[in-house]
Amino acid sequence: MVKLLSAGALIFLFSVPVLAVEYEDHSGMLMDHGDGHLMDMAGGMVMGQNTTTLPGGCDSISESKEITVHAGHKYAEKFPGRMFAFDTQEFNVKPCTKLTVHFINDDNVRHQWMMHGLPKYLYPKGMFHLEVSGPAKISGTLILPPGDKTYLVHCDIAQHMEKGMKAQLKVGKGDGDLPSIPGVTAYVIPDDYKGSLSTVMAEVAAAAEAAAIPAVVPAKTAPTATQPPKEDSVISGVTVIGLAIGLLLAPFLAKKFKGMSASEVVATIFDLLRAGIELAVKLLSDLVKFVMSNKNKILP
Ligand SMILES: [Cu+2]
Repeated sequence: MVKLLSAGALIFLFSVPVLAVEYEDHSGMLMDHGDGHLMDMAGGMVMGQNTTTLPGGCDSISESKEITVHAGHKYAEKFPGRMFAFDTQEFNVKPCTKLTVHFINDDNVRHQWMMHGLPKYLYPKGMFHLEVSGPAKISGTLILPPGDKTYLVHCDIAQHMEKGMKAQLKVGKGDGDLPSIPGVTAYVIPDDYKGSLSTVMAEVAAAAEAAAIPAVVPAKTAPTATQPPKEDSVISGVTVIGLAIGLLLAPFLAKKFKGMSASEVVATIFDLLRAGIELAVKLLSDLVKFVMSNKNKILP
């Protein structure tokens, strides 16, 4: 019995480290590849690191600030329809701040904290970028430019931003809000949660039924005619062509009619119609002449 208990205790002790999430800290493992690009063999990456060079317009570093940002599925739970998120959706810093970002990826997939729109003479492709496969921590530092501007921060792994991993960093007062930031701004493509699957299917069935009725009724009243639907499609085709021609001609006509009175516009339209008819008749007669002359050549 004692043996059994001690074996149980041993199993419990060994399982504790498995239960607790271990974050791999990449900060001491990174190799500096120059130009602010740091990488390690475990897949941690920092790009656009800048700890010393002041951006143009900054006389000095206004303040040194450190922020910790978490990324993971669990932070998206409060945002309906989202799958991934940062734990913070908006960051505010003063112009010319030296900002160190401690990025903690809580998921078992790869995430990024990628900032865009920075001056390209200082940050390659205008980007500052932290990336790591989780669970892990990684840190990087940059110096922000002067001026009020809102910068996009997102995870660029396919569909992670669309699924909610999007935030904004405002330097100074910023210059507005970016769209589709969970909890901050409206979604560009709003999800429609109206109606359950059964009601949607009932609507589809009703629409299909309604579409089927007109096709059946003419068949009953006039058994010979399968044409009505055909005629409909011809009319709509002609309508489409007419609309296309109208759209093409509209800018030309608008220019021509500029500054004319109503009677002048009508006169011009008739003039254009006459010219068009004349052109058509001329083309037709030319065609007839051409065919006739060919025939004449062949006949003798
Ligand atoms: Cu991600």
